[in-house]
Amino acid sequence: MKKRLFSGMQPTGALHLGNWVGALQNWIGLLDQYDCIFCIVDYHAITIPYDVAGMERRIIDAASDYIAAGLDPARATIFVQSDVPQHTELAWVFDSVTPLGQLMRMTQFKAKTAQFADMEEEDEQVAGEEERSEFLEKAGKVNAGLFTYPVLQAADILLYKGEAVPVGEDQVQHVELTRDIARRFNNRYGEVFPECRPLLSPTPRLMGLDAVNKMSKSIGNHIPMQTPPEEIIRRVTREAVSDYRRQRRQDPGVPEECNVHAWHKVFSTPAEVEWSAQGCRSAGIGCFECKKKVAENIAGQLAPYREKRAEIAARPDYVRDVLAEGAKRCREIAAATMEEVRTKLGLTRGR
Ligand code: AQP
Repeated sequence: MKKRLFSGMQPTGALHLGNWVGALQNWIGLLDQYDCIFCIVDYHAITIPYDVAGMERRIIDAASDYIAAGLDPARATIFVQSDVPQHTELAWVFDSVTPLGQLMRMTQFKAKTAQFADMEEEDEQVAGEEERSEFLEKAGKVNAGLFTYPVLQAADILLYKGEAVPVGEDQVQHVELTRDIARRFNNRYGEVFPECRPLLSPTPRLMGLDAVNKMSKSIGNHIPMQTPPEEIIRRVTREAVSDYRRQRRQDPGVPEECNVHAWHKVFSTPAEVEWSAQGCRSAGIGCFECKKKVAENIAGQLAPYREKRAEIAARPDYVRDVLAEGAKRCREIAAATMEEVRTKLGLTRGR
């Protein structure tokens, strides 16, 4: 029996290079080793302001991206979170074994609070509490879903008794919380859930075009996988921030501190990585040249994805059928887990 693997992404916008090298490529490499379940976590995506009318399209786009990148539906289950009601049901159970203090320490909550508090200000006024820290004031303005997000994520994983969770570095803390929740539940009510562990990809954190934040849809420092080759080259050469020391072509730089060089390590051959390092240190090449090379490599490596994506776009029912099939399997697994959970909780009344 293969161990089970679970992971997911939010349909918050077109998947980007960070999602690709930080998660998707890792998922694809693990397809034969595990019983793989991949989710499009739409309930997570409603915790931040979003365009309601475009949600359906973004879900289908995310599933299409999964498949086009190489997630073969014959070797993995792919489904949408809201098609399986037990996710939110188990999240409620987990809410009751999760200390508030632990949720307050989640770094993603802190970051998203800083990012979205002002946008939700009109919904929730926490005025006149000057003695509170800036963070607590901001936390009071965001919705509770953003706060309990990691509990729903724990439910996503543990509903399927997932043991392996391939994610980018930003999600490791949430997987560790999932392990704590499983332990706490098992200790209090009896053994149901396995201990899961994060599986990091070789590039667990790809920085964005701005070189200061991880590449992220909501920050806008990202390159969507769907970007046409010429546009990738245009954006990288114009927008990617390189070593600040290289103000002029003849200024030498420090490749180890340059994000463009870091991208070469991900997308280029060893010889090209060396070319970029040497050329930067000696001012033998300019930043434009260095960026253009890495952009061409990115565009080239995305060619099979682009081809498959176009094929899938021509078959709109195909993706919907894959998701329906995936949801059917997941509902069965989820119902069995919830039955076990309700029994442990004493909520079955002798059924
Ligand atoms: N820059 C990144 N480098 C490495 N891995 C990354 N991941 C995301 N960005 C990077 C990994 O992709 C998976 C799915 O992420 P998600 O879409 O569910 O949420 P996210 O991590 O919040 O991604 P974004 O782009 O930053 O979305 P927004 O801005 O909408 O929140 C995860 O495994 C993540 O680690």
